[in-house]
Amino acid sequence: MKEKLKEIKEQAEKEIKSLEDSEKLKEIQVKYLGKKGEITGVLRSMGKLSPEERPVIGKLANQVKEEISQLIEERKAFLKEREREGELNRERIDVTLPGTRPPVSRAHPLTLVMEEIEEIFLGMGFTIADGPEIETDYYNFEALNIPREHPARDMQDSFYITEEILLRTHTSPVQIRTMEKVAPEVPLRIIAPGKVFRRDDDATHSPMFHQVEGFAVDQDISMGDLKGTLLLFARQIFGESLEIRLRPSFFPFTEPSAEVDISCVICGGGGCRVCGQSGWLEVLGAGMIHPRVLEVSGYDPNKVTGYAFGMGVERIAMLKYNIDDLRLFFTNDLRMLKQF
Ligand code: 2NL
Repeated sequence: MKEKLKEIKEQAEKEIKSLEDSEKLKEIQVKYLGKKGEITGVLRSMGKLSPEERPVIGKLANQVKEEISQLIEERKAFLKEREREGELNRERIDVTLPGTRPPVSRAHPLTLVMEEIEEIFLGMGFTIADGPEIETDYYNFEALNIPREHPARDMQDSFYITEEILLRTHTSPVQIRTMEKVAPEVPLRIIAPGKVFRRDDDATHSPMFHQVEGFAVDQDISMGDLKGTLLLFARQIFGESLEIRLRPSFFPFTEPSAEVDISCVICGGGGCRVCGQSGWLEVLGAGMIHPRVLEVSGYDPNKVTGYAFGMGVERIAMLKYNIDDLRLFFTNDLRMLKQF
């Protein structure tokens, strides 16, 4: 039996010392020290021994058990230490390596143009206002004197949520809301920049686009004030030497109404492909606020007058940066966006 115990010990020692996986240690523990293990086997068979031998073998068996148990603990500590070392090595950071530069964000060209337009009008004493993108039929159409049969009110041309609620098709409702809030206070000079929505989607139309509308209400506001303001604006955004011209037009919410052209930013007025040889580019719609629009907003059209204008930000940006395809603004191609 002494021999057997010695054998067990040597065998265990060999096995433990060559073990590389700390998970397997548990199996070894069971194999030698467990209830059905090798040492237990020896202790069980001690009945066969003489009374003199029994305590000697018993003591020896417990000693071997103790020794194996210690070997296991040592190996466990050794393997754990080695694993930790490996981890530290793997996670070592070379602080001398160059870092990865995070991409720096920048403003979208439409945001840049919108902010530039805002700055110009702030400089002329205007205030910026905003309002909901989801509007009622009243603020989007009715208050603006847009008749029931007007094509913009058709299901085919606007995004309706219910019969009474839709995505705004222009930022004019912001102006109506502002007038309602402050009437009959004058003077009033407001611009309303923002997103607008129309059921259009082709090479030159996007279902969502941006608009800046502006208006002024005061005693004796004239078409001359409108023209002077728009000339100052056009020269600041496109260049000091350009001219503007007003052509008669029609909008339900202004009377009289005008289309506003600037002299061509490409050819300077001589005629080129961009301006269709005319020397002029259409960039704005404008006019004197219709008396009915003033009236429903709380102003007395016999005491005050006002002008209003509206422009598409995409159009301004395309002319300013010589961009020939509207869709470039919305496809998020970094090759394009990185140029601003
Ligand atoms: C265009 C034309 C325009 C207005 C917008 C306006 C607003 C109120 C009252 C009267 Cl509250 N008018 N806005 C007036 C004339 C033209 O926009 O072609 N926009 C892209």
